[in-house]
Amino acid sequence: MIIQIVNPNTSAAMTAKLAAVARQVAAPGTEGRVRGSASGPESIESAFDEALALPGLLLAVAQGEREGAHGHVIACFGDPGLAAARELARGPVLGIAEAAMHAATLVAPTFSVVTTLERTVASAQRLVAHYGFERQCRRVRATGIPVLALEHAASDAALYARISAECERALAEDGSGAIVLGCAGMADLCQRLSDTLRVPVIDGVSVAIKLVEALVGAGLATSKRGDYAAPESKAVSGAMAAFVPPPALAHALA
Ligand code: 5HY
Repeated sequence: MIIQIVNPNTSAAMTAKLAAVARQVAAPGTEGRVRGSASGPESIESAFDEALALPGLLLAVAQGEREGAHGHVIACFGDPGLAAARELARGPVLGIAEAAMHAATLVAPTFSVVTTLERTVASAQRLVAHYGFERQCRRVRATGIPVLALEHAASDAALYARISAECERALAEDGSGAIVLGCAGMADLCQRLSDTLRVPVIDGVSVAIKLVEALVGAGLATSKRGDYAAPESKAVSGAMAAFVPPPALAHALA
């Protein structure tokens, strides 16, 4: 089984971190193919960043489809372009926020999200509402750490301590039973945090890979009826002309 894990930002360090996670969690027989976006911002921390990241993300999904991916993971906590990616894909496509929140509610009655900058809190809260987890999600908390600074969080004691302390506060003040890590760049902290906090700490990258494996293994693909049907073929001009699905792909998705 081929699972494509797309990093929708253009940070090579983040893409390398995702490749390490994929190697660690993929089952024998699963090839986790990590693809960094070829265009867009180096980190996604605003609606503007997200808009600029979408073309590169969708090109990566289309390329993965051409290469025979059985499913995809969008490895950014904003779940950018998730519905559009599902329109382009045959197999399942999971965003890491969606996967992590679902997983949290399977192992704990309540959870808190611990994320990066304060300005990303509102978008994570919108996702909580969108996925229907307002009752289970007690709070979305920011650490004030930018996405790219997380490159060194595992080896930087001060950075790690800030994240760990915010998780401790979440457990003490929110009464949550689990922690959802709010950034793909926190994936390498997950084991250490769960060992010390002694509650489920959920990294959406790992969980999304395992869920795609499970869905593909159960013979499930993205429905092509309704919202996730392949996009209509139509004239697209200017810089966006490259994003019209090639006829072969559109035909395969129909
Ligand atoms: C992420 N941004 O997982 C999100 C995290 C965030 O570039 N990768 C990014 O702060 O919303």
